[in-house]
Amino acid sequence: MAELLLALDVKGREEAARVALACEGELDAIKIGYPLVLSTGLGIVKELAKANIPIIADFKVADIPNTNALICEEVFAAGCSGIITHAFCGSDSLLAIVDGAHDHGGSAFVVCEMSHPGALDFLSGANAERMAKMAKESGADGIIAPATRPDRTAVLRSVIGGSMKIYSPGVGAQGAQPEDVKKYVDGIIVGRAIYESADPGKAAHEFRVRAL
Ligand code: 3DU
Repeated sequence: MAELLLALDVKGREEAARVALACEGELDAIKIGYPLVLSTGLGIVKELAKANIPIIADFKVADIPNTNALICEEVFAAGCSGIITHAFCGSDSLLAIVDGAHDHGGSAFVVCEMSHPGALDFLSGANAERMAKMAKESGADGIIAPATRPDRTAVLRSVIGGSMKIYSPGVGAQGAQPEDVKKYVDGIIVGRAIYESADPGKAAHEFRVRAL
């Protein structure tokens, strides 16, 4: 059984509120990222918090430890409960995010293998497994692994074990189905297939049921 996380990559407060309201009761968390935050400001987090579910900041952070710590301060002061980071900057950068999240009572999730075809250039295979190991050693709460390559997500699950979460993007618009991956993961991440749907609430409901 997997949770449903909405990737709310819409632009503007009104559109964000429309989709979030339509999906009320169907979601376990909302993932926000650059499209929404750059178009509205980080204040959008307080507005989405009315939905009473975790808001996860997908900023795929990739910087030096000090900058990463400063980013964490802003993200958690805004009301987010989780942050998504890259791991390829090294263990000290990763630890700054994990410690930054935990210091603020939040969670940190580490991108290990991405879902798009270009991930095969760098963010896959042995590199992904190394980053999953690094994520585990850092004390991170979970990793991000692709629904589009369920066999790879299964491998990454075996690297991290059962105590960390896996959230998995790629369901819907990128071609994966909830059934492909739900047995390996704790949550599926769905964006366009919900927020571009004529009826986002119905679409979210269907994904939620299929992820069970
Ligand atoms: O393809 P969708 O519209 O369902 O959106 C997927 C979301 O997940 C989107 O926010 C994207 O930035 C994020 N994501 C991936 O798609 C793939 C990854 O490996 C990591 C994050």
